[in-house]
Amino acid sequence: MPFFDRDSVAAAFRDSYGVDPNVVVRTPGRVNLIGEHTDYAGLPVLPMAIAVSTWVGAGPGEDGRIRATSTAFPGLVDLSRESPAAGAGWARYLTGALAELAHVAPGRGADIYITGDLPTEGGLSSSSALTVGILAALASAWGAPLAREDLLPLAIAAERHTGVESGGMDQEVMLFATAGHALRIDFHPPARRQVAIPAGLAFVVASSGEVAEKSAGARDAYNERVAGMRFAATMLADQVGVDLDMPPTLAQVYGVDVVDLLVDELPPKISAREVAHGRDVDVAALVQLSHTTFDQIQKVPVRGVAQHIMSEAARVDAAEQALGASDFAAFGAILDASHASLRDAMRCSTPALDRLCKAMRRAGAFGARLTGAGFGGYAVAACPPEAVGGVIQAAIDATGGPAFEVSACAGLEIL
Ligand code: NG1
Repeated sequence: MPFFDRDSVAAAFRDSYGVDPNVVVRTPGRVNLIGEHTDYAGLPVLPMAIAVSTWVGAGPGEDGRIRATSTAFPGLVDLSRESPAAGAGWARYLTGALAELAHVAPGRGADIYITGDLPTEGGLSSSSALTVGILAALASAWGAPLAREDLLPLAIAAERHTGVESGGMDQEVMLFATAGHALRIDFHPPARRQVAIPAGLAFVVASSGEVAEKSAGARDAYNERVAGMRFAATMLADQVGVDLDMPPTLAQVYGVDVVDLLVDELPPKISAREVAHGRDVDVAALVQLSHTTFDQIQKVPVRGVAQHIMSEAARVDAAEQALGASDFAAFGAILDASHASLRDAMRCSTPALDRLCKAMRRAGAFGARLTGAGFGGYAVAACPPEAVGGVIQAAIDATGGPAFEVSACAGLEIL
């Protein structure tokens, strides 16, 4: 495993640009323990930050140019600060961050060096680590460091420039995690609390061997789930007489009497036009995403999406209680139930992820599930410490790896 710290990142920056950076930022990856596809519904999540991280070195640049290199991807990105053309690949996150930082030190350029050991296949949130890291590093490099509470909305907005209508879980845990704790995040109303990881519980993350491509198929599949969640919320609110704030979220009807029964009666698939028909709903607002619009006539799954999200929100509470009671068997069973729901109702698992989770359970894990958006990427297993080696080996045998142990670490560090 390569080793990174402030000195090694600063030395590599010097090799690229001939001067020292004036800031180095470490942003951790994250593994979501439970609460999958709930954040954009306004319902809770329980992720933790992990030691594998994205490192960003930055210093002021010349002539209003932004120059950036990443050891994960070849080539130098060279953009104008004033009119950064929409980048391709990882540079899309850079242009998103620049758009959100337009008000900070306008006209100034920067040199940026990006490296780290956070896998980029999907599920451990490398995209958010990159965006959070770039925002924090640029603001500091320009002498206008941003407080974490101010970075949070900018980072969420920056990521959405890529066309993925993501929730806010990743950015929040990266900014507010503390070592030894998962972070329970509520969005409706907003709240966060540290949840201690009890002794005797270890975690392994493992790759499915499939990349969840957020610039193509995985982005569209993800946005379909967001749309399905909105359509379900709109129909349920209509039935139980709740006035919805736009955009609609399932959080606004969660816990309302009889809603759970009505979820099972939602149509399997429906389009925005059909949802709006005969209801007092602005169809344009229903499909408006941050930087794009969802197709009004595309039918998307709603029943399965709502069934997963509503049941997953209840599993977050149950999992937090199981952690508090050090009831690892119960905690593992909740992870397994989450995976089954993601596979059967949300339909965002893959055969490789299913095989991987099964292999890790057989090797002694308390439970295992896909983590992150799915469609490939990573899975997480909760296991007894003595089973870690066997679970890692089983994962590698199932998919070829990588697989490794992770523990809860602190959030963003500005060095
Ligand atoms: P991943 O797949 O780890 O990037 C995505 C979203 C989260 C959340 C999860 C599903 C992004 C940046 N993040 O995570 O907000 O919705 O899926 O729980 O798209």
